[in-house]
Amino acid sequence: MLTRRIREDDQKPPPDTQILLAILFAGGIIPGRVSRDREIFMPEKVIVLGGDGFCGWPTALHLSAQGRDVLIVDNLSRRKIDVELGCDSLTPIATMEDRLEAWREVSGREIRFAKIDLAQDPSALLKLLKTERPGGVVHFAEQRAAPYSMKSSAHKIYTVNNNVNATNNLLCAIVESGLDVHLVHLGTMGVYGYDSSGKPIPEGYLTVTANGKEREIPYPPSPGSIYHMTKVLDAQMFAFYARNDLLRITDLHQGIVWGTNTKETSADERLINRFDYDGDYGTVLNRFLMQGAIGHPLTVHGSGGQKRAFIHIRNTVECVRLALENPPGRGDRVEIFNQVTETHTVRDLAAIVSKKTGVEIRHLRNPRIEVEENDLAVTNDKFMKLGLNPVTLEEGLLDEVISVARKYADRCDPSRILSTSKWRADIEIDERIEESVSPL
Ligand code: NAD
Ligand code: USQ
Repeated sequence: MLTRRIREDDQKPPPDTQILLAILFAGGIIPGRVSRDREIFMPEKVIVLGGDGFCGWPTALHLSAQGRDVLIVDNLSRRKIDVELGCDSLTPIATMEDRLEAWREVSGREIRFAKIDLAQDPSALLKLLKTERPGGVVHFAEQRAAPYSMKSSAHKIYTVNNNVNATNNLLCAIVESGLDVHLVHLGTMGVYGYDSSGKPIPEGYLTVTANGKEREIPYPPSPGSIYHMTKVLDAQMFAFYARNDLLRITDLHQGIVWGTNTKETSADERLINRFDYDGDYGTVLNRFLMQGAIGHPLTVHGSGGQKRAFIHIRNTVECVRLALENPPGRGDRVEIFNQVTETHTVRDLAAIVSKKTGVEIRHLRNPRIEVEENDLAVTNDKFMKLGLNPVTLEEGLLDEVISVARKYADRCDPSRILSTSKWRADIEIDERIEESVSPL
């Protein structure tokens, strides 16, 4: 249920809002308070699926700090993948039990945890929904690394089975529970592909004229990896369940997340967020900052003209909260936000980090199949209108990541830095980097 509506002042709702409240109440939404400027719906209880991960953990803390009753669901598969890859988070992440105990001590608030595999145990998920009756569910629980998804047939199969089943099981469970729950899913900019051909990529839907009639269609998908493909499949499922079962669904097309800590994760060493630097899970800007910190040449794939959209982890948690506060109506099409704040080429990022750290830039043969020079402009009007305060690539924040990386440099295994996962068997991995590693 969407159980609570809050407002930023204590005034009574104006008469027209009272009529709206009556309509919403009749539709099953229990009204609370309403903002003078805009309505804010905030569920009392939120389940964060994938709440042990890089984006999920700080989001769970942020929502808890905002007064929500948060329950994390995770199967801890990401920690198992660390073992499989022989590589750990650069930051020493605590066990889930220690994380939750630390949060209790620091904030006085309780976050609960249920270990459930969404892809394999739909009945446990349904039981949880029926017992907990959340107003919001945030879905981070997928295998999210493109290189990992391309490593072998087994990794492709795992990624598709895990991600598609997790999402479909969740949607089925919501329908069967009969709850009016708002599902917020973390999707990716990669569903669009990365070429905007001069025109900003709109938020999910494209206006076209066909047979003389203007209509909006889903933006044509163009995934560049098996992982990104699963997000396109998710989008098809969301469209179906929103239409057929009148589910309220928001899909956040997020860019590459950088940074590591948020206000909440900085409060205690045991709350520290994970920091992936390896060739499978490390994403480009965090990798470059970490490489700069330890004196490793910056690993630019090909020319580095790949332009991508970025967002800082602090904005990720803010965007998820804003999305939860602004659900679509029952029967509405899937709400899509572009969750990005800026775009940069890989080459430009490497130049910034090289200038800051004095580390050389190395152009490696690209292990991926991707366009190496693209134009990318993205619309993010919806979050801006909701009051997003963009955190951009400012010095202080780049320095913060570098200092986190320096602090834990002894935990880095330089042999895990190179990206050895290739998009096709005939691609040769460029190993030159191995010869020149000289940590500071
Ligand atoms: P992550 O791998 O750190 O976290 C994902 C979490 O989900 C892990 O804790 C994992 O154990 C859990 N999980 C995976 N499959 C599960 C299952 N079947 N059942 C239960 N739990 C499961 O990833 P992240 O970086 O936090 O990304 C979270 C989401 O955000 C992903 O869906 C990803 O596609 C999306 N996203 C991430 C980025 C980024 O740069 N990190 C950018 C855009 C979108
Ligand atoms: N790249 C380098 N050198 C490196 C690592 C990456 O040049 O050492 C290049 C890649 O070839 C690619 C670009 O940087 O052109 C981005 O790669 P990435 O690994 O940072 O990001 P990507 O694989 O696209 O995936 C990440 C997250 C994924 C999310 C996606 C958002 O892992 O979960 O969906 O970013 S987006 O890129 O906007 O689709």
